[in-house]
Amino acid sequence: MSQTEIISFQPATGEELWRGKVDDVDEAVDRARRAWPAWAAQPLAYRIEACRRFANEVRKVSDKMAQLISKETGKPLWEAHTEVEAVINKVDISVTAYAERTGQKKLNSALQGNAAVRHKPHGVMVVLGPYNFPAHLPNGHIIPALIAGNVVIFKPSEKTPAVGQLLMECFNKAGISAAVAQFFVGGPEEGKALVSHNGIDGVLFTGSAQAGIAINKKLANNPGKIVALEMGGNNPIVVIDTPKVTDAATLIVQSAFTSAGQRCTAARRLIVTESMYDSIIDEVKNLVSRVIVGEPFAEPAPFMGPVIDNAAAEQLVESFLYFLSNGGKAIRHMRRPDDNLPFLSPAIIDTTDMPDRPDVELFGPLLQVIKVKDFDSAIAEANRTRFGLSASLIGGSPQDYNRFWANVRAGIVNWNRPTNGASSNAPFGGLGLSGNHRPAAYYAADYCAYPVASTEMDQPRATIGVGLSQD
Ligand code: UN1
Repeated sequence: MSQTEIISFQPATGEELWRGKVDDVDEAVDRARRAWPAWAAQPLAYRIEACRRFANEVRKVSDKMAQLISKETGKPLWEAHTEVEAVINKVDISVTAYAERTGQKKLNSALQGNAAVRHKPHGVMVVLGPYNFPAHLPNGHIIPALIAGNVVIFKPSEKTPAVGQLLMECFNKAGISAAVAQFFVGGPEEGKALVSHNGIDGVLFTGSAQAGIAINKKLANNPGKIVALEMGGNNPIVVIDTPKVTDAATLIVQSAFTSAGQRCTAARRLIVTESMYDSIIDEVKNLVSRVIVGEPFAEPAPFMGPVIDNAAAEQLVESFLYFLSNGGKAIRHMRRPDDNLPFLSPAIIDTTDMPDRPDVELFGPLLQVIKVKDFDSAIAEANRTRFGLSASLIGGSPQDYNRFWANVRAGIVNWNRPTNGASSNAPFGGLGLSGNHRPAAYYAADYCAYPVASTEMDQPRATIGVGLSQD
């Protein structure tokens, strides 16, 4: 049975935050289709200006948006503010990306006439957003799609409709109509119906591998439709020789526990060589014991808030217990101080001796540690996953990093930097279960418009040189 209403709750308190009626899929698509031709016909400069006005509208409500993000996701206010900044910055980045990726190009060609490549928008794009960055990540699809001349139906995660609504209001206040930038309220049923609807031209998705695969299957018979998938990771952070143990531990804690581990780019597996194991683990334990977990608005500010809801918290505790009873050794237990709320302490478990580590994305503050002999086994261990979003190497030499870079399968490969916090100016996306191509950040421009080859001459002019009889 599908729901008729979507209700969101504040993870930190359990209180209801938002409630709204589920929208009609046919109506939404019809409205978008009717709005598309006029939007696509506007000059690029007009659409860019409109998106710049959107950035201004977000600036005007930045405090309100940050507070709403904190309420609805539980993330600390300081982190919500960085999300709002990213929403604003996305506009300039996407304008540049669009120009660089799709600017009208003349080609050198052996064909007669002028050969050119020009880009056209696809039409109606469905954007399905995640709850961890309820404004920034969908916005990273919406802005490039609008600039390219598509219209957008945005269905936020059913856990974060309030932020989604405020984001779309900013577009509408900027003069982009609610048919061009459409806020859509719905649950999984509506999501499926939107994706399968004949009237849509593409799906820009950020979320779990499971949901991304389901979307891909739904569109399997429509290879012409755009499917851009940004899914999860089982990301490795590898530590080899380094004298900078405190910095290394800091990078590990940032990678694993920022956003309570609810980032697609979060480090899930700390892979550390024997010689570094004791000093690194001591320092990580030391740092983690100082991590403040708390309500998003608390003073002093917490490092991390709760996870998104009780179901997620239960699942994470269960995963921790599964590791424990299958050969894992607790380095730091996962604690849940209040069974009615989804606050979890950051947990670390050594799974070196587990024969079958589940290769799944555990979306929360749970870090596995795997001890390895040397750098070669570290690389092999890092690649022991079907995912491939992000990977970091800590320590070693430039030669070591070159080897890591060349051999690790991931869309983002870093050296002495965290696995998360990728720049919106860079390509963003993964391999395998992490997604297809580079669907987000800079290269999103590629998905939002298609190149058309065009050979042009101002008058029809042609001769047939061979094979004609004399008349
Ligand atoms: C992350 O690295 O934790 O703009 C998410 C983007 C990316 C998202 C990064 N910077 O799409």
